[in-house]
Amino acid sequence: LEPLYSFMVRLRMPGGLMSSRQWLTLDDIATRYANGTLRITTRQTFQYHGVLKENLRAHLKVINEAMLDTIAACGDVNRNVICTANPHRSKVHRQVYELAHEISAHLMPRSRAYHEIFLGEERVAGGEEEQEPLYTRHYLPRKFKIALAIPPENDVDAFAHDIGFIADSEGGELRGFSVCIGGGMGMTHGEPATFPRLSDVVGFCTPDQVVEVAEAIMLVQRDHGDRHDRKHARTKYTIEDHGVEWFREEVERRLGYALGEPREFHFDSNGDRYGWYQGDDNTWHYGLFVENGRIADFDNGMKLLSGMRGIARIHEGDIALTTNQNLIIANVADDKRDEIGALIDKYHMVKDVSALRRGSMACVAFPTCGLAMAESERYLPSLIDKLEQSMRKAGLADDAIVVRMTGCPNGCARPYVAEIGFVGKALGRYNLYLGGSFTGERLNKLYRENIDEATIMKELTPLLKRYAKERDEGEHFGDFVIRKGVIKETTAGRNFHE
Ligand code: SRM
Ligand code: SF4
Repeated sequence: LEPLYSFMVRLRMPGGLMSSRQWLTLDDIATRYANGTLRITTRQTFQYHGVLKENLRAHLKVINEAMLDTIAACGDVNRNVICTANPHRSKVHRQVYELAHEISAHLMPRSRAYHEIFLGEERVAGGEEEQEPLYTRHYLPRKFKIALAIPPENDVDAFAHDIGFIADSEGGELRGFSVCIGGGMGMTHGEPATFPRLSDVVGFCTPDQVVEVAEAIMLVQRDHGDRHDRKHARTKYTIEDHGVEWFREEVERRLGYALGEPREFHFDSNGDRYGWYQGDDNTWHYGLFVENGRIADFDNGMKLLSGMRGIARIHEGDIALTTNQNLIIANVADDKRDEIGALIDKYHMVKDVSALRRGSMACVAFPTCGLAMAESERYLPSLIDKLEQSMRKAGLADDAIVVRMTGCPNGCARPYVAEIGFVGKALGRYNLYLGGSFTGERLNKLYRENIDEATIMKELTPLLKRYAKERDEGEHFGDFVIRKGVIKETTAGRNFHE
């Protein structure tokens, strides 16, 4: 008798957009083949948990029929390409979304193995080098990630990935991208040679160049990334070891031209927009907060799964996922707004949620993640309840602070750019990091190690009170704790542990 194996399935969905029809298919297979929930990830796609081995092929076949796939969603390849959410918001958003698709398609492994194994395609023999011109036989030293941001929103955390492209536009026209290289979050507790790092801004490219620039950067990493030590194998270490100048020159050598001068950009937040708002062409969009990305029918009466099913049945536009694990009902026709609004009310899809909670994010962790050391998705909501009380008492009920939690130091919810980061150490115990920026442009730093909930509250409550009393006009919490000397500023990844 074979054990009852079950799998996690992750979709490739560059830019995180799907039609209502695709939503209904993905919802259907969540119930039929997985654990009855849809989980939005921090890379703008869906994960399914609990897909039994016997259902795996059927599950993937339906995904394929919905014109979607799971290729390169895991492994030492270029992962799901993310971009500022919702292409329907403006012409620039549409162009950037299309480029995210082009990059994804260009950097996708060519192997037909996926189709042969899961979709029953006939096996074709052929040289692997020929099949994989970019990855060759050895693929990349490690996973590789690309994000495209449209200022002033840094929802994608542009500096947290191997490559960040920051859009530059004028008068609604996309002029190109500042190019950032060498970001990444993962580290290991107790190993200071591992650290999160924000990428360096190295140049500028035009929209026509962006695909080849992405390829050139990935190939420099392919050829120079550390293949001996997986903990030292991401682009961030390649750039640390060889230097930014060297890396840029290698990229330019492969391109055959120099990158331009980076353009100025300004970010004002790394969060999402909520509720109804209009895009440039006056169509409507609705940003829905989904706590930690979990779409389910909850016992407290909030029926997100049923509600979204109802909406997808009448909505003729699209549904967009965000890299903060939220979703947008996009491109809503004027005459559908009331109907969609009524369904949001009927299924209690929107609770009165504090700005603190809306700015929070947790990775999956237990029970499905094999690397988890502490709870995250299942615990953060109750910790936020307590932090909300402290915020209320301090007079900060309406203030936004970016709070993120992960169950281990791998950093799947990008906790090291949060103003308050919690990183699991053991069951019920977390490292507390402070001093990230509200816009995702500065790493935080370890403030207290291995503390339980009571200590977390004892540490944070007085700090929040002080923040309420002593902050400057418009000053964010992460900036405040640095100005007041509560925590030293992290100026570079290699100084993260100092
Ligand atoms: Fe992650 C591994 C979940 C985004 C850094 N991540 C894992 C695994 C697959 C655990 C494993 O290897 O067995 C987790 C599966 C948990 C589960 O039960 O589902 C997992 N990562 C996730 C997701 C689902 C978190 C979430 O709650 O949304 C995100 C899925 C993204 C996607 O759709 O592709 C997710 N992971 C990230 C991010 C954030 C990002 O990409 O923007 C990071 C930090 C950025 C980075 O890569 O530097 C991240 N995950 C890691 C790492 C550490 C990599 C490193 O360089 O050290 C691991 C472990 C590894 O690769 O060895 C990991
Ligand atoms: Fe798992 Fe750690 Fe990623 Fe959380 S941060 S999902 S615990 S690997």
